[in-house]
Amino acid sequence: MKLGQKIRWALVSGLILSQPVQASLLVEQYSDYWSTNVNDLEAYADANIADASVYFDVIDFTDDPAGFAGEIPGSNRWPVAEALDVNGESHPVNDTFFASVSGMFEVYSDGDYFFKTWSDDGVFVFIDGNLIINDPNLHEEQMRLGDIFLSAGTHEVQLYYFENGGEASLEFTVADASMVFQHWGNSNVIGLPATPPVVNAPEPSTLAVLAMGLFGLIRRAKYK
Ligand SMILES: [Ca+2]
Ligand SMILES: [Ca+2]
Ligand SMILES: [Ca+2]
Repeated sequence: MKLGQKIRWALVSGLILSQPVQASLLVEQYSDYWSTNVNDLEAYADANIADASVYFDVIDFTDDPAGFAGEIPGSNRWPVAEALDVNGESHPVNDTFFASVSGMFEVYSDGDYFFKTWSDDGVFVFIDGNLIINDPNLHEEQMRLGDIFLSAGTHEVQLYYFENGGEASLEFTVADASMVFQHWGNSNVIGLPATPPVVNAPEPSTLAVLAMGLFGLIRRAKYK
């Protein structure tokens, strides 16, 4: 490698390393498959291309905006329904599917951190590979709470959610020891002084339906 290239590489690497952690979580929605077995969901996600892949600051989705409360007012359509501009809790794309929500986040200080889901149907949450919410059941909207001690620094979150009929809802928030739960967009760096509470779930900040996901949707739209 020439010196110029080395310098450029060092600069690029430095930029990457000094970037703040991403402010959004990747939501990947897989149509026509669900399971109460988290290993099956993980295997399916590994072997298949998501029908929609979108980054969201706010994890707050429902196919029944009139019926789903969650804890923080407001909600978004699920990404596939949003992309196809369809509504209704029994629309086929809203009725049999699962979603993966994943990303990195940073905590400012050592301590216990809390993760809350409101969901219909079940949900699994891993922090740094540790299963802290384990809800493998079909049910109406219910709350689940998990917590874990985290040292200051960057950590990994992975959530799997599944829907098999009726309402499909998921609200996923995070808190430090204050137990003031916030959307991820306010709290990818958590443990900092409280930011103003969010009263409405905004539209997704980046409607980045990835090329392959979009291809899948076009194919669906054509053949279903
Ligand atoms: Ca909500
Ligand atoms: Ca549904
Ligand atoms: Ca359901």
